Amino acid sequence: MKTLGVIATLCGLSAAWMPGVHKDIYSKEGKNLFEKSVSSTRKRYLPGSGKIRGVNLGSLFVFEPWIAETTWSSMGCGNQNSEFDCVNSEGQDTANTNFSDHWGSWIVEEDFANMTSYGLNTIRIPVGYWIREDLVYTDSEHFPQGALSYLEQVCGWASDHGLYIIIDLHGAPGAQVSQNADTGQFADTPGFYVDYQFERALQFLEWMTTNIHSNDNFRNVGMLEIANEPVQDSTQVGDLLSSYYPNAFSRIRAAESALNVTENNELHIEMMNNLWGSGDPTQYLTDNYFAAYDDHRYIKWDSSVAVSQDNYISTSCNDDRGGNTPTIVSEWSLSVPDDVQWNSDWDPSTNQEFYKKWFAAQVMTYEKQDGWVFWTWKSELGDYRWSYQDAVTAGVIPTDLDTVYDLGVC
Ligand SMILES: *[C@@H]1O[C@H](CO)[C@@H](O)[C@H](O)[C@H]1NC(C)=O
Ligand SMILES: *[C@@H]1O[C@H](CO)[C@@H](O)[C@H](O)[C@H]1NC(C)=O
Ligand SMILES: CC(=O)N[C@H]1CO[C@H](CO)[C@@H](O)[C@@H]1O
Repeated sequence: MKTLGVIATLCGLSAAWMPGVHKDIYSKEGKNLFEKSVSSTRKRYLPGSGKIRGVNLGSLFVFEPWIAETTWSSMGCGNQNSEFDCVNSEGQDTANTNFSDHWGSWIVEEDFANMTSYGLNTIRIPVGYWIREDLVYTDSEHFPQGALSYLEQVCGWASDHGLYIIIDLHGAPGAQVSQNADTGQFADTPGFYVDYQFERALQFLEWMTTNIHSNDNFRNVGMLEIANEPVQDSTQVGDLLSSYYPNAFSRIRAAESALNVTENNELHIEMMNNLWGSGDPTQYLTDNYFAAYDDHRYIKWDSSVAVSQDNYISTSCNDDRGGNTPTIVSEWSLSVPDDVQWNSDWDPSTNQEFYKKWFAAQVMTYEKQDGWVFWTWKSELGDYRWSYQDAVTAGVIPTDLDTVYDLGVC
């Protein structure tokens, strides 16, 4: 097991900001990475466009077994559906050890060097509420313990490399959807939509906000997403919109106010946008200062899109992802429908030219909004359509992202 040298230093308030807004970022050696004289390859966040170009750290703190089955098995979780199930079956102490090994090895500092060398400027980190351990009902809930120091380490590295960070509450108390490991559990029903579960999530948000503003490792965190992918059923989400969202705003702002955070340094607060299908997130907001919105766009699961290469390109070129502003398309991939994905028309090993164009089409469209975050940085699927770094290696994603505008795709 790895020993962490991470010390949570209270170093005053760090600033929150959006890419494109000036902020000096210093390397470990104290160099201002955005000063041209120091580094000619580094620029301040894309001054021309100011767009987010990022990757998700999928399966780091909220493990989705399908992304990395080998690692999941090596953690002793092979037959289990979710983190909750694995911890329940292994027992707390064994699980803590095995999850720590994973947190310390799935993403290492070199990953961030590679991301910046690929022109990326942002990471989105899915986390579960259980990273604040005193919120867990230990008699009935089972989650691995000890992740916070690894989150600090990862954010510290990403900050050293000048990446903008979005922390995303991906696993909400009670589970915001049923039977999906991406909530950290495989719940029979979505149990999140009741007051006491909202209250636990609000306590998570207050705590995370306080950490972000008081711990130097979190200095590049500019955005906190308050609920990933709630149920897509407007009849079930009334209290989410009328209670949880406005309360999240007031509780996060109150936590910042208690730390004397100035207005321009407040976090951006992100919610799924209205295209997601959980209603209009702004409906009950009385204050949307520094609000941001998240769009997830997996065309493979959109049955209204006819499945052909030409249609995928033209759909992506003409895809209007607006709705709420600013919107960041924070989950998307190059994957195509399961029933055709290995056919000759779609096989990734022979259709690189198509995937290159489709990547370009999606990037150009999502950059009409405030940018994008690919799902995901790495996987064990051996399929670059779900792995940014594999797609770079395959020559499908260029290391100079601006070149997607030169391909004449749209
Ligand atoms: C970073 O990229 C280099 C060069 O492609 C590669 O050899 C290395 O394995 C990558 N590091 C990680 C952690 O993936
Ligand atoms: C915030 O400002 C007030 C008034 O200046 C001061 O009393 C308080 O100690 C400050 N709190 C923090 C956490 O800096
Ligand atoms: C599969 C696996 O790696 N299991 C390990 C989990 O952690 C315990 C120690 O707590 C090890 O003994 C197991 O080998």
